[in-house]
Amino acid sequence: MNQLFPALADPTDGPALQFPDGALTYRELAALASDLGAQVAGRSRIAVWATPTLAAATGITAGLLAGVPVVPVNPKAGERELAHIVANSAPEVVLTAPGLALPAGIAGLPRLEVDVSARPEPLPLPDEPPADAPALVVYTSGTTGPPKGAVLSRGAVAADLDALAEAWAWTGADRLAHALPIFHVHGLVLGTLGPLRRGGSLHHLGAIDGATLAAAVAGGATMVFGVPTHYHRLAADFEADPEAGRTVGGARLLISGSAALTAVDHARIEKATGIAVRERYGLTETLILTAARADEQPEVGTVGRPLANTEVRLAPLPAVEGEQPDEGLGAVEVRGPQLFSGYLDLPEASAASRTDDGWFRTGDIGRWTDTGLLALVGRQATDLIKSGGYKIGAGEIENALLEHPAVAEVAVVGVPDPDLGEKIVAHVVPAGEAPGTDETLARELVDHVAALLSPHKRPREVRFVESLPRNAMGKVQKKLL
Ligand code: MCA
Ligand code: AMP
Repeated sequence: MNQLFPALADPTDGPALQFPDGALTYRELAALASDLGAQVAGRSRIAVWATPTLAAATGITAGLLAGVPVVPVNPKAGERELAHIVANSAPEVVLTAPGLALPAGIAGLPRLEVDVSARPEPLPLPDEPPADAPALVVYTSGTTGPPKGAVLSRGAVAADLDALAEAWAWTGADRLAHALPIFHVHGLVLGTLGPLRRGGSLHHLGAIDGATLAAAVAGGATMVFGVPTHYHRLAADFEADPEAGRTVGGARLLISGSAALTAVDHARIEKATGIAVRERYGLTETLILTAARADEQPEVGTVGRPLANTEVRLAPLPAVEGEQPDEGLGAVEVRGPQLFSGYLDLPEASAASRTDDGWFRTGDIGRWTDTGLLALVGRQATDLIKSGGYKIGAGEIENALLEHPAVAEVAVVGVPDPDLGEKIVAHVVPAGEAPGTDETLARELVDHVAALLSPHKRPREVRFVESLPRNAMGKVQKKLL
């Protein structure tokens, strides 16, 4: 019996996955994934070019069925980021949808194309690897340096999905709709492996808007996942088309995560759909830790209760000279079976991520409400930006910009933005006479970051300045920007 995906060990003709490029039943997915799995079995690690396609989702499922750790790769990863991921995770093969031209950074790997129209004979599944065997390596940004590969075990994935199932009464009868990327925990672990573990179905929309989501709910979707940017945009769509909002109100649960949903957008979505959005909280390294339960009315401004078997504590915050400690606030530290095994090949960073007594330091600052819910009030590191639900390190962008000959000095900050939560703003001191106009140079710098790192890491605004504010020690004072 496959313990991670029981529904694939004993498949039915029920729907499993639907993406813009097609759909598969459990029987079809089990046959395809077992056949592909046999072709990758025994490899140390495989990469999947994680476009939002049935082919990519099938490739990921195949690796997991075969017990081979999967590295989902952002198909828009820029040159530098892609080279880092490939070198660090050393996959033996890359699985892709057919006919794609892969960039040089990964094109050198042996390639296996996933043809979802094939109907191979199902093969017997191999024995289930132990719970601590790695399932996924998911790359996530820190304050500085290149992204780190968080190693997530099969047991962590299973434990987290089961705890979420309990909190949300999530069953095989649920059909999930979303448009999240499948190279991060939100869209991959929760959004793709979640339905498969329950024996329910996923309807991946490719991109989200009010009318598309309304059609998905009319077509049977019972749950919706999204980042706050999705809900912000949906709120506007529903205000323009109230019928779409009412139709989406036929869903059972609307769930938001990866960043805070504003009280304003909570209210707009509830007004349009009649449903109060539930938030859940976690990190790539910890998977989901707390959630607003399905059987409780959610409290705006909170991320719900710790999931089953999950411990959350608030540790004293380091004292800041001249500031009174804020009563009740603390650094969020966690323990639970869903935590990652460590960062790939980074023993020091892995050790530093935990306290001496083994709790993971999330870097988030929180407080408990009187009703036992967790409220997040900020982050300890100012150099981490959350934009559109993506975590982005300011240092990574600064280093990329400093490589451009027209940049002498730079400071990157996250600026509050109603659509993206925070938008990346780069303050640039040009090197000598800036060539061309500010506007052309700004565009060039934006493209430079998109091509080197990732499009979602590009500054949304470049401000040219004569100098950066510095303290007596010469350190840039980002608070003054
Ligand atoms: C734009 N594009 C470019 C450039 N500018 N491409 C190359 N060079 C450029 N200079 C492309 C983009 O890649 C994108 O393509 C399209 O043009 C639109 O760009 P953009 O404006 O950036 O997109 P957006 O509409 O602003 O994106 C909003 C979004 C996105 C869809 C909400 O931010 C998103 O998908 N966020 C989800 C993040 C997420 O899943 N985070 C989970 C991690 P294309 O549209 O084809 O991409 S957190 C996590 O996992 C934890 C556990 C948790 O709590 O969930
Ligand atoms: P990532 O490392 O990309 O997985 O992002 C993890 C971070 O996302 C957490 O440390 C939080 O700061 C943030 N986050 C996730 N969910 C929420 C939420 N519901 N509300 C506020 N912040 C969140």
